[in-house]
Amino acid sequence: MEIRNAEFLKSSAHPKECPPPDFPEYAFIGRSNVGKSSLINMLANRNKLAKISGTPGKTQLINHFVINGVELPAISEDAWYLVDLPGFGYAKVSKSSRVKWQRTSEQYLTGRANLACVMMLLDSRHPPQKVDLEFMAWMGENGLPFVMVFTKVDKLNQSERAEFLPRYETEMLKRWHRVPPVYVTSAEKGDGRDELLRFIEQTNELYTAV
Ligand SMILES: Nc1nc2c(ncn2[C@@H]2O[C@H](COP(=O)(O)OP(=O)(O)OP(=O)(O)O)[C@@H](O)[C@H]2O)c(=O)[nH]1
Ligand SMILES: [Mg+2]
Repeated sequence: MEIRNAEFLKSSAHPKECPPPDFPEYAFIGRSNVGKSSLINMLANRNKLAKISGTPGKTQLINHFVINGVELPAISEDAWYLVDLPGFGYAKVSKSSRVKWQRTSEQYLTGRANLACVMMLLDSRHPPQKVDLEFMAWMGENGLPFVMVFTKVDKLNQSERAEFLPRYETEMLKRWHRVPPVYVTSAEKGDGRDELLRFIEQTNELYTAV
């Protein structure tokens, strides 16, 4: 898929404030520093679309971007929403604000009618983390479709690159009958861009078919 344009639309503090659910939507989620904003910028081919923030967890907002949305004079038919969600598991954020954010994001994820897929970002350098496994289990229990998107593979050497996926799959198969679709990416080098955009394009087609 070609990205013709990508625009920031709005930040919402509450799911009720989100834009009308008119287009298929992809929510990017993962722990702080996993590389959400960098991946969004890499996919959109725009350096500064999503802010690479210096203070993790500070702004707890649901950030909507429209991809391929503006086709003057009309709204294009293959528009989709991309959502940058602040991560979970911030060490430096107070417990009350963490709980509040968790409630907001859970309400958003379970209530958003046009949510086509959650992009679950995982740092390929780290072994499976409890908080990530629990979050994926929660999505499974709630019937939320998600894919696993591994980030920062440019930081791995050859043997690490060969080992991280089987390690993850072994862990996932303790809880799941099968492993969800996997994408391996580097925002730095562009790895995985074509594959992820193809997945989104195909999912968009299914979405408009129903
Ligand atoms: N080498 C390398 N560095 C990356 C990659 N993706 C992100 N980074 C770096 O990792 C750091 C965090 O990236 P962000 O994109 O801000 O991460 P985030 O998940 O949006 O973080 P929060 O918004 O704080 O939750 C930055 O210093 C990025 O430059 C990658 O693919 N390769
Ligand atoms: Mg970010």
